[in-house]
Amino acid sequence: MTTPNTAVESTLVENRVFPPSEATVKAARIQGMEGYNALCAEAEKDFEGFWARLARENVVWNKPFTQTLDESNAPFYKWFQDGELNASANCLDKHMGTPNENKTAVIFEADGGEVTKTTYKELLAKVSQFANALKARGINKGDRVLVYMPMGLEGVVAMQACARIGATHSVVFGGFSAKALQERIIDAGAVAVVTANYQLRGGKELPLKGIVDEGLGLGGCESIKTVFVFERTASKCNMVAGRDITFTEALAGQSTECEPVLVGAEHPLFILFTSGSTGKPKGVQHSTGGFLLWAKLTMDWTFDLKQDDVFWCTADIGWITGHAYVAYGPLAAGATQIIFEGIPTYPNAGRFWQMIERHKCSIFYTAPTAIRSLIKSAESDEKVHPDRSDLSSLRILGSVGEPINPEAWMWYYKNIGKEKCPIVDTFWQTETGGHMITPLPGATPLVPGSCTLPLPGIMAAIVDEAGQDVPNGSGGMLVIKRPWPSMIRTIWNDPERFKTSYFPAEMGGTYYLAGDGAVRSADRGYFRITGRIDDVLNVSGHRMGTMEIESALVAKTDLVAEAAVVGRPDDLTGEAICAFVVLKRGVPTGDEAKQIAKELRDWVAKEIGPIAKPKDIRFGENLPKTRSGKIMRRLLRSLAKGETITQDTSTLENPAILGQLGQTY
Ligand code: 6R9
Repeated sequence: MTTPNTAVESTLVENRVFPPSEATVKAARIQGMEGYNALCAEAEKDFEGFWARLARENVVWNKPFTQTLDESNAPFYKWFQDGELNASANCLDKHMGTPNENKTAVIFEADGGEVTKTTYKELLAKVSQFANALKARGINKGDRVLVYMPMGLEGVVAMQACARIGATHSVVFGGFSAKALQERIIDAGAVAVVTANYQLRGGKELPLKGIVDEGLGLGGCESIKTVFVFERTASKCNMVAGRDITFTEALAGQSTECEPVLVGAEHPLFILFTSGSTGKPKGVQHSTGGFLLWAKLTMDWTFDLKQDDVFWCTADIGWITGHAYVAYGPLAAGATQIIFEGIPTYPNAGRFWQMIERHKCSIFYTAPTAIRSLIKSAESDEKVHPDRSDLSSLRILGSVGEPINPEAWMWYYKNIGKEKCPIVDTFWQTETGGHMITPLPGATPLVPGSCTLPLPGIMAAIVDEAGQDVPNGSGGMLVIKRPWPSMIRTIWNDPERFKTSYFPAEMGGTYYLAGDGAVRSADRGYFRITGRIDDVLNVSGHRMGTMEIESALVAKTDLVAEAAVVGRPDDLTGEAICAFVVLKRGVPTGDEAKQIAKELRDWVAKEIGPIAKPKDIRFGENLPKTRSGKIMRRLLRSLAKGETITQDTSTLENPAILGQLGQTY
């Protein structure tokens, strides 16, 4: 672990405060800091009673639970264990016979602009029909299904259909490579893949099924018996007889009714792979009861969802944000939500603002990296400026994925929210299952760049290496001291890694270690996240392990002898990937170096996915190492930032190579 860095220095002196208007407070579910404090006090006083009450109020249980929390095998906590439910029934069936039955559940806007609306009743029919198609291929409760889909209704249908029959889904983002897909299929032991022939992004047709074929062809995927192929476009793709089946064929003749399969609260709803500090991604396993409670509850708490809201979370279903706030939360809360296909800059960089106007979006939830890039576009091209669109339907804005710098926050607040929409800067992780630290729109005075205060019942704190609280104003490590319902249950196939990565023994073995540095403000006790303290980078809100990228680089055995990857601050993407590479054939220069750098980037895109391509590549005949052979990453980080090296380099085995590593390709 390294000492927490302060990626957003300027928030250190942030003293602008934006309290919610009186009208916002009055209309809100949690009213003012009194409302927030009352909930926190309830959780403090009777922790289990608090969660039991919320679980009963927010989740439909087919068999009620009698025990709220089981800590006997900590940190393998169990919540609502003897309760039974079905996640899909909680998102769909529960609206039947209510005014929501014929309400629009999903407004889908395709890459080319076509709009399709689906009601709750229609969605239930689609999910049930696909659930029957899964069953017809022998897929049952407990089986794992890998979902590799473009953004759209069908991806959500696939996830909900798995939940309906008690199968555990594992969604892999459509930008990951064949190799990444293969590794995840093997680790999850998946029996089927749900994919599409192609995906559409910015007017381009990109293969998905082709990548699945390639991944399966890499070997070790014999567990896969079926590949379902959604025909997103009219183009043909390769189909393997006996294994592959189109959606049209699979759905033909299947009933639109399917009885939901009841599962225990702890039944794994999904596995989602994320990057950690080793080369191997972690299969984060989530439960059914706790995750669902959280998805529904945070829709109400954080977004203060009202029945006439039009909610839009721009995240892809391949990330945790798309799980909690596209595939489950909005449906469990009975919201109308927007799902968009494609990219924010096609057909032009005003698409988000135009879509808000077109669909009368009232709650808009996106990532700082999107905001920063759209600011740039708006400032350079008046035609895509948000002022060109009517944004008056908006009432709440949200941010997720990385720290939002105060400049971007102010632009979002002024230009999108017109200084009347609260911004909920939601801090959370794949492992937490949903929001952890965030303002509440009708309660919390906002401070740009701060995710403010933990949700009621979330015992967040900042501690030192021994788990001791540090005073406000001092930096330390973010921990959560008590379990919460939507927390990660284990790492799939690796319970030991779950224990050691998240519940360090030095801290007593029961504190959840988030892996982020943080500091609380001296005046309000507000949290500000300062960035990861492990070898995990955050590039445009995407988590990437430095070791993962290093492993990919050295896997290019004909060329690469050694590689070290670090992050450096980047105005647009938050952090950028910088790779230091030692080639087997000596240090290249000029055009040749450029050519090799390109080759390495393409290689990494193939090994992991385009999001893992290093932005900077630097070559040296060696890496800076101590005499004991340890790579001096701190030094590499300084080099990557372009800092002059003032550190003591006398312990370096080979100080001369610092000069070589200055040139970026
Ligand atoms: C939801 C999600 C988790 C990491 C996390 C932290 C960073 C997320 C943030 C934030 C500052 C916020 N992060 N939200 N940092 N402010 N509001 O992004 O999950 O992909 O697992 O990433 O993202 O570093 O540890 P995930």
